[in-house]
Amino acid sequence: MLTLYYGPGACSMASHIVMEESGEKYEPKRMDLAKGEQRTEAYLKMNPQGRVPLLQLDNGEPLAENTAILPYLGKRFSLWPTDGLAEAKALSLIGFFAASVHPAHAHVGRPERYTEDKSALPGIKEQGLKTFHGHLKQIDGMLAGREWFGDKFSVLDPYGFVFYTWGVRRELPMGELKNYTAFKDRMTQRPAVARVLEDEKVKV
Ligand SMILES: N[C@@H](CCC(=O)N[C@@H](CS)C(=O)NCC(=O)O)C(=O)O
Repeated sequence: MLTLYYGPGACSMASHIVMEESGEKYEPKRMDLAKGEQRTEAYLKMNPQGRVPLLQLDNGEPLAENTAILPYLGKRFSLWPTDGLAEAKALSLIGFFAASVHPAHAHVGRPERYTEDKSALPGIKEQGLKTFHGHLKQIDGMLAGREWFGDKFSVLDPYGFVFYTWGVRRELPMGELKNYTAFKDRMTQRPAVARVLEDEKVKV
């Protein structure tokens, strides 16, 4: 059986939604990130980066990083494109999410990662928020005329949804992003998504 380590409201919400969508029995392990549970010796043995999500596979092996976990789950649960080009496009989008959108937001939530100079922290946060907002506008453009990020619902959608919830958390004017907001509404109508929002106590 798979075990998913996740933190409420964190990027691990994407894998959490995928697990709920799958209908497969799994063990959810909630981590209190504020209390530093991701930095205990036992957890660091499984994921030396001290981050969620972490997926423990059926044989007990740990798998870290959204860029690996989501395609793995997508293939396992038929939530991943089968055509070669569509797969490349899915990997391209996952790369953009993981390497650009998520780090932009980290400048807002964890500015101390980027400087030891305390006086620089407000500037890092401010610029991070601008960059993050710019990425959300790009995502809004990608969703124009589309129901989902790919040709049908896939693991890309829960991942894209996470950043919408972060935009709400940062009080960005998310309602102005019409395509992204319509997508968010489609997502929240899904029972699996509603269960995860309730479990993680995330308002969107
Ligand atoms: N590159 C990793 C990043 C994971 C990540 O940054 N997770 C955050 C939550 S969104 C975390 O665990 N933060 C805890 C910490 O930094 O101590 C991935 O995409 O899986």
